Amino acid sequence: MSTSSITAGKPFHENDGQLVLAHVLFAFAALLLGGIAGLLQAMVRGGTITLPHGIGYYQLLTAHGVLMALIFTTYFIIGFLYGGVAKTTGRLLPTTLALGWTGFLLMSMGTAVGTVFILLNKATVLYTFYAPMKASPYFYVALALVVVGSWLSGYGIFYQYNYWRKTHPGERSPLFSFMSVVTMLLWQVATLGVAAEVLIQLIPWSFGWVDTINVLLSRTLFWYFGHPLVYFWLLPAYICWYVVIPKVIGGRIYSDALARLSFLLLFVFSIPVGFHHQLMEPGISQFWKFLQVALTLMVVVPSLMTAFSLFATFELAGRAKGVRGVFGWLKVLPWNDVRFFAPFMGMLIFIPAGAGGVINASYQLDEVVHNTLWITGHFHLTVATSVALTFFGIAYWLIPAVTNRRLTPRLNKLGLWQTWIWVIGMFFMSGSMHTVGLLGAPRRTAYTTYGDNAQASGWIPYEVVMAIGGMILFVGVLLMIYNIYALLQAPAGYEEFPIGEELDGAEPTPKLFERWGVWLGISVVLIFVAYTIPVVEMIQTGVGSPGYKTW
Ligand code: HAS
Ligand code: HEM
Ligand code: CU
Repeated sequence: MSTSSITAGKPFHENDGQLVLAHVLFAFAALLLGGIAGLLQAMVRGGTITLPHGIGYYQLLTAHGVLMALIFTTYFIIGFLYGGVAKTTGRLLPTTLALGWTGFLLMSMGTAVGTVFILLNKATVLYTFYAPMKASPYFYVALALVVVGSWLSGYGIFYQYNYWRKTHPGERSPLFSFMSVVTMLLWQVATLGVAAEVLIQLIPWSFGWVDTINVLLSRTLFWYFGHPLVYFWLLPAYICWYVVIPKVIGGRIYSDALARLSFLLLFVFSIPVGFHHQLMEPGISQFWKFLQVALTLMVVVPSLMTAFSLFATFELAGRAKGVRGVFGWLKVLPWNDVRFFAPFMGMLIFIPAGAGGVINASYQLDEVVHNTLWITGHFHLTVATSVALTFFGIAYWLIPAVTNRRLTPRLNKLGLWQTWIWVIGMFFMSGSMHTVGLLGAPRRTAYTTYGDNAQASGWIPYEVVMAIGGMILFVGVLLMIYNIYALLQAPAGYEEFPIGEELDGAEPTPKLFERWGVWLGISVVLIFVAYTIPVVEMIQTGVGSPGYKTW
């Protein structure tokens, strides 16, 4: 924001900036629509409103899940990654831009068609679209468009990265670009599962070309994708934590090698673990569930490495400023800078959020919490807080950076307010979801008193608190939308795209880290080990089901 920083970097080229901005604005439009659905849901469950005639609870829940978890996240991620790749490898090449825009158009067509079918109440199948609930075939076609579009966006990033490597032989690639490639590679491998489910199973079945569907197989293909999906959301937040935050706090990246290794481990271990979403399902033998739970616990390791690395970055930055004592470094962190504060609250909340994940992954504990509001509480901390707040924090500098404006002190302050509102709203909403989940309240259920059942009546007060949390969060959504609007009107100038530098004297990064064939190979082997036998069994013994319209 100072005048010296105006000359510190080059402004974004207009063409690159437009691609980033289009994705980011689309993401926030989805957040607004998804937020309206979220508010209504929370109020219905709290018994405070009934929906006007014609709108179903599950219809809203589908809109909320799809717009928040699939659309808001994917668009923001692609925009952010293209921004960082442009910043670290140079202007986007014409082919990169063409792939980026084609991806954007396909995804947007898919999103528009999908949303219309949800609004028409022809696709009330929730964001996991489990068979044998059967939506209009055009909903599945829309999903396929979104996936294919996102593949093209990924190819754009690979293309730009390859070009950079060819023109910089022997050099280590910029950390941001490396991490973007890992994120998009994870996405390519993960989406193969959902693409197979949609193209081979759901589309032929919903058009009526085949009568039945193998339900267990379809759920397995979904979760083959669905778990790495959550890491696809998380990795860009980690990029911010590893690469952006050190610069914002005036420190250094603790270790480039450690950061790359943690991303590679996340890539390798996050796919062969989908069964931890199916622990309570019949038809998968205990050995395969056990194996995938063991791999799930492996994927916790790179997150713990990330936590270690962040603490090291914070402490070393503090020491460099001369502070002493075990916790002295906390005092010199830039608490009043929203570029730091919003992602930091995301990190802090990721500690209980991740602990909740480890609980879910433990078979005996999952028996208690599966399909309860505890799970909903878990992912409103992980994706809707750790990830979402980090994305909000990024937007405050990314939007001005790509539009050649600056983040003003007033907007910075509004951003701090927005962060507090989100944290407080989520404390109430997710806190009561966790608690009432332990008391047995199911997720994905509209308001009901179960015929004034005694146990169920005990859930109502928590659901009221959930609704209050939801209202606070909705204020947070509105303020965020206002902030985005105001960022677009901010005064012209230069805003930095913060990219941290590595600590001097760190260990060199092994060349092996950029031998993609090796990592892809390990990943494929693990996937085959974890999935081949159970999937063959499912195909051989699976029973077909006709489709149902349950709404
Ligand atoms: Fe999860 C269900 C297990 C992480 C999202 N998860 C879900 C669903 C979603 C989701 C959306 O095993 C529901 C899907 C549905 O609709 O059914 N999850 C885990 C595990 C982890 C985990 C083991 N989940 C995530 C992340 C998500 C996410 C990340 C989104 C972004 N999850 C499960 C399981 C289920 C599940 C089961 C199925 C349950 C069921 O029954 O249905 C781990 O990856 C978590 C590891 C994280 C940590 C924390 C590390 C801490 C860090 C922060 C450091 C902080 C600093 C600041 C430095 C171990 C990195 C500190 C500063 C100070 C001053 C203190
Ligand atoms: C589900 C509220 C923001 C992702 C829900 C539920 C409520 C809710 C009440 C339904 C619980 C149930 O019946 O099972 C809200 C409110 C928000 C908000 C009030 C803020 C205004 C977010 C964000 C994300 C998100 C930012 C992700 C980025 C989800 C998902 C589901 C869900 C994936 C599950 C849908 C399903 O079970 O099919 N939310 N939420 N939410 N929310 Fe949110
Ligand atoms: Cu998972």
